[in-house]
Amino acid sequence: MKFETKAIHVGEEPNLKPGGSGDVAQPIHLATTFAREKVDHPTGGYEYIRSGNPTRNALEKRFAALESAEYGLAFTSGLAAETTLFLSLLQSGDHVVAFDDLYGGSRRLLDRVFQKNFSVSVSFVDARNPLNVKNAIRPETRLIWLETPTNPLMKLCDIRAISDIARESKIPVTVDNTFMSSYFQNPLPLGADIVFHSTTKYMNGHSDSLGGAVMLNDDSLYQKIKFTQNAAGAVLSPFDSYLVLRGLKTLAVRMKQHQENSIQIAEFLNDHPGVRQVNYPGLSSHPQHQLARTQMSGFGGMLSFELDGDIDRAKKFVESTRYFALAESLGGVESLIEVPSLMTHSSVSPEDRRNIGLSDSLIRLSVGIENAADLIEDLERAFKKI
Ligand code: P1T
Repeated sequence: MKFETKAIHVGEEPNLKPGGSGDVAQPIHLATTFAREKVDHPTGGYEYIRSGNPTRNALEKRFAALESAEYGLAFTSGLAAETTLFLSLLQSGDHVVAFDDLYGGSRRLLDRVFQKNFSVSVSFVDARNPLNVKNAIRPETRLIWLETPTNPLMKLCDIRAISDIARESKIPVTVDNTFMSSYFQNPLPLGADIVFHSTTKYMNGHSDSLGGAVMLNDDSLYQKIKFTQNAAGAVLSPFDSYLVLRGLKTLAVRMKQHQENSIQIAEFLNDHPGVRQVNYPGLSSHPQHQLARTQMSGFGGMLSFELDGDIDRAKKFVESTRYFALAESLGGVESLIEVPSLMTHSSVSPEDRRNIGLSDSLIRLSVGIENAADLIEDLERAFKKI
């Protein structure tokens, strides 16, 4: 099966066996517990909702298929998935190498929870250069955490080069694939060990479900993470599992439209005299455009840009759009606009923001799948207002 077919059929094959109802959409199984005939043997394969649920398991099967992975796991949020991964792979005294430009909440979790409370040390490095990752590795390094492209500066790292480096030291590499979704980038065939998504974003795609996904091939790593997921309890609800199963069916068509609109908007902004810089990997002026072309099969729907002006001008701009809603989050069908320094990345210290080049006035767009001309007109209106 090709991607689009897997996104519709894997995990939702109609049950045409005697007694099966033939549903073409996965039912929402709400039961929290499952009856059995004998003590020693769960009759239908299920025991208790936290350790397994048919709707969630259908979604996990699809997650695995979309990243060409053996295993998939569905979590109650992206950060819950990250927490479960860290609890599974790290002990106090261990060390993590992480990209220095990450979603603010991922950085906060590593820095202010695991580093502060659990004596895990973290080196945040500019992973655009794989040598910076190599040089940061210590004997006690147990995880490499990457995001590519990064939130919000759209920096890339070379998944294959970093995975090759990590393999020499047997350190698992995790790639946060939220921005590209499984449609535009698959880190496992490039050598990464674990893929992670906030499914709150493109994978669900409709801004109505909070969730996280983990996909991987290694059986013993999977057993460890699954054990911790059940032990700690961060499983996705049946209703959210259903929503993500439904959202994934249109992932391919959505991503193509997100990208088509984003290219037009990136070019519009790039040509605009009121804009100093546009960060979009699909622009040939992006410093890592070539890497984007080889590592990804598209450029996605996220971009950020610098207005010619200060923070007050940026605030006025984001308060002036009509179709771009002023809101955190991303990856839904509707367009969103925000100022990372004041919103999604306000938990990153001003000094850390300065170090990675995240200015106070940077504006981030999540380009939706509305009509591109309407979106450009909306931005033009905001330029006029400022
Ligand atoms: O929000 P949650 O589902 O827990 O996922 C966290 C997360 C992880 N990784 C990336 C790349 C993300 O963008 C996010 C969440 N990001 C936002 C809410 C945001 O507006 O950037």
